[in-house]
Amino acid sequence: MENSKQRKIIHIDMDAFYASVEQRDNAGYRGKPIAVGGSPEGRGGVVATASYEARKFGVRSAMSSKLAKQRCPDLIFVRPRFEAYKEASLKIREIFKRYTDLIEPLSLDEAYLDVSEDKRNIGSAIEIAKQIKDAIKDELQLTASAGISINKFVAKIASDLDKPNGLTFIGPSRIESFMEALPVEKFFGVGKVTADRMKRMGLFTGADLKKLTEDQLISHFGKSGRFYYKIVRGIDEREVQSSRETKSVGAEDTFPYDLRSLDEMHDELDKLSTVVNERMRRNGLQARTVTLKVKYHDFKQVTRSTSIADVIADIGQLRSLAKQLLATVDIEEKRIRLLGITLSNFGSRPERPESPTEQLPLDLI
Ligand code: DCP
Ligand code: MG
Repeated sequence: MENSKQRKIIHIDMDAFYASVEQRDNAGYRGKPIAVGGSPEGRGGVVATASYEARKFGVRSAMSSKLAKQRCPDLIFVRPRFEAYKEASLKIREIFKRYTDLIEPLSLDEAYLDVSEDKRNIGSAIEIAKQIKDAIKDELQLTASAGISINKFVAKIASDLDKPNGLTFIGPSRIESFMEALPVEKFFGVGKVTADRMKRMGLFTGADLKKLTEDQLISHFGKSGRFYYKIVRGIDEREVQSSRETKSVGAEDTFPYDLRSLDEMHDELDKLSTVVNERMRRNGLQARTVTLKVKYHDFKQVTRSTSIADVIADIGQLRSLAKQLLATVDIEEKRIRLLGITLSNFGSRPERPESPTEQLPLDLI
């Protein structure tokens, strides 16, 4: 906040996106508990998302169909129609474009907008968010939630506060107290593993994180520590990046101590696969090439890649490809300081000819 020019950032996130499109297009589903994805017989498969009616019963994204059905016996399972979601997504982006060209989509149903300067000279970010929500409602018969603030992080948290159909503004004067009250798992980049570690250290909220110095945060959490230090003070200088073409998606981890055993390395590869897989999903991407990076304790580094004919089907396949690559690297008697996984050579299933598996790439979670 200090010396940077104050920006106006809106984060828009559609409400129960896939399920709302289904309810819009099929009157029989309206007002009913529906789950997109999964299968009613509980034959494996997970729920991609659930209508708000189903959420009242505790049905959630990524939940097994079996558990979803147990929680909500009347649940209607609906086959996903990705083309319909893509179409709605493109229309939403056209609405955004009326106000600004600085748009950064995060997935089909979510985007950041920088409206510091808006094309219609409206000036008020709150008013722009209202108009966008109204246009989405009028033109697409769908609802969105908006978060408005001076940076991406706070805007994103804000859009989630009053779902569905919410509009939440968190102005500069409220940011610090807001961040202090925020549970650690809500902080950007804090996954479940890190959140659990924080809790074991007695860190439950932003206020707890704030008590640590920047050096302490870095020593506990590596590079992310620096980001946490800033974010908990409401400082997030990341720009809204429009039309960024993603060519690869990766994650890597430098370990606080060198890894020596294959088991530890496999555990790490599983974790990295989860992170990469989640990023791919959020961006609606699928890849054919996996690259493994290994850095030894003496900083020597090797990379290994493999490509497959079809896109990687699910996280299980990603994990096993990563382990196969590791098996080609010399790790005997070696100490490993860093592991990384990158996916590239993107392709997309829905654009290929129809086949039954295309309908359900939901295991990619
Ligand atoms: N999605 C998925 N698997 C997940 C999470 C989401 O396939 N584990 C898909 C279905 C969602 C869409 O992505 O409709 C958008 O994800 P959100 O997390 O924004 O969830 P929703 O839009 O469904 O609900 P909310 O109202 O909570 O935003
Ligand atoms: Mg959403």
